[in-house]
Amino acid sequence: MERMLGRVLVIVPTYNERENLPMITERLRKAVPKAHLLIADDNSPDGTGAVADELAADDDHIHVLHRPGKQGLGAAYIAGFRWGLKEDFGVLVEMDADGSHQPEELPKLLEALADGADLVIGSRWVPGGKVVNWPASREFLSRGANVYTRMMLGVPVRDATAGFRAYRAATLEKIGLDDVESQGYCFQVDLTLRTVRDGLRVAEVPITFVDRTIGTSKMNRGIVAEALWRVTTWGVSGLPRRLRRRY
Ligand SMILES: Nc1nc2c(ncn2[C@@H]2O[C@H](COP(=O)(O)OP(=O)(O)O)[C@@H](O)[C@H]2O)c(=O)[nH]1
Ligand SMILES: [Mg+2]
Repeated sequence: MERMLGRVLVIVPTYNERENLPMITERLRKAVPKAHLLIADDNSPDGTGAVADELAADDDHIHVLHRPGKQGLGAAYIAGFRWGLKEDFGVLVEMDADGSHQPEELPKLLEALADGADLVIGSRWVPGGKVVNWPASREFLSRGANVYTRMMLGVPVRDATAGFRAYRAATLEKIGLDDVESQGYCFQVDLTLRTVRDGLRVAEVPITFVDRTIGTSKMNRGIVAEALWRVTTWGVSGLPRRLRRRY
């Protein structure tokens, strides 16, 4: 698998995850020892950046990208992708720092990529997918966002907002990152739409998403509002092409 796909880089964006970072790092290093880890920290006030530096000092598979301030999940991932592409990684993985995405499930995502997918999404909303400990309001929001996304954009994906995913380097090079403006969670929808529109293959594998037990969610109304207006705008502007063919 490694020969075909190249080296694996797992990008973990962090904002105030000081207590979660050592746990998730250890789990990832154990679950997929060959993978490298890039922590993309937005100068977290709680000192997550310093914790990341300590972890990196002891392990040549751990790297840190220090960013000047909170710029959103999307911007952190774009910076991480650019770093990984420059360093010649063949697979770029997105994973949260809070334990919601279980490193032990990463091999399953990588297998689906090796089987021929261009993007693999760890999905909560396909058969076999699960959510543990999420408040009903968050489940409603996520399900609703996905129904709306599918309706507006017509993408054949059950969990387009999911943040546990694996991209081939070639996929990111083809879809292009220069004009991505999405900052919050609609970043995930944005890249899914680009991948589908470029005719690339998206596979979804079921995962068990476990809500964080430590720290707080960075989800807020601004992030929901951004997603709503961007998905609506993409949906409306994409209508003519959807009428001509799919998507
Ligand atoms: N670098 C960076 N990371 C972020 C930012 N916002 C969220 N994150 C990280 O993105 C991941 C997902 O965010 P989280 O708050 O857990 O969202 P939720 O799981 O949807 O409630 C976590 O690892 C956060 O620390 C940001 O602005 N910058
Ligand atoms: Mg989370």
